[in-house]
Amino acid sequence: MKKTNHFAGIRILIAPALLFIFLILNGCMNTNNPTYTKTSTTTTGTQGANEVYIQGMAFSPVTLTVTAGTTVTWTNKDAMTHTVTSDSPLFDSGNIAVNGVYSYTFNTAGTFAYHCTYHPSMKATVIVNPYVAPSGY
Ligand SMILES: [Cu+2]
Repeated sequence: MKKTNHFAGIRILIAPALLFIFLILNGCMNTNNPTYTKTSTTTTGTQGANEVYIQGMAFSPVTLTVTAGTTVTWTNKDAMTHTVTSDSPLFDSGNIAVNGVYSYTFNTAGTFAYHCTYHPSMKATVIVNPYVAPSGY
């Protein structure tokens, strides 16, 4: 009776130890295997023409020029919350969370300065040119 219990106790210790060794060896073999592909959770999409990245406590591009009627999209690539808030009371995104997106359609020509309410150093501008119909219309 006592001998059986002792044997069971050793098995309980050995099983996780073997599993641990197996996982370490398996991990080493995977990194050396040329067919092993590391998957990434980072989005790899390219920045759109009318897209502003919020990255490194800055808007990029700092100045974006579009034609009236264009929808501009801001994407928060930072690890903290930001806002896209116009200096005039035209638009205000409210909080844009990490990986969050905000869009605004500029229907009127003009120069629109905006900032982040949390970080006063974050300033940028959208320049909206009037829409000109192509000749022939
Ligand atoms: Cu900010």
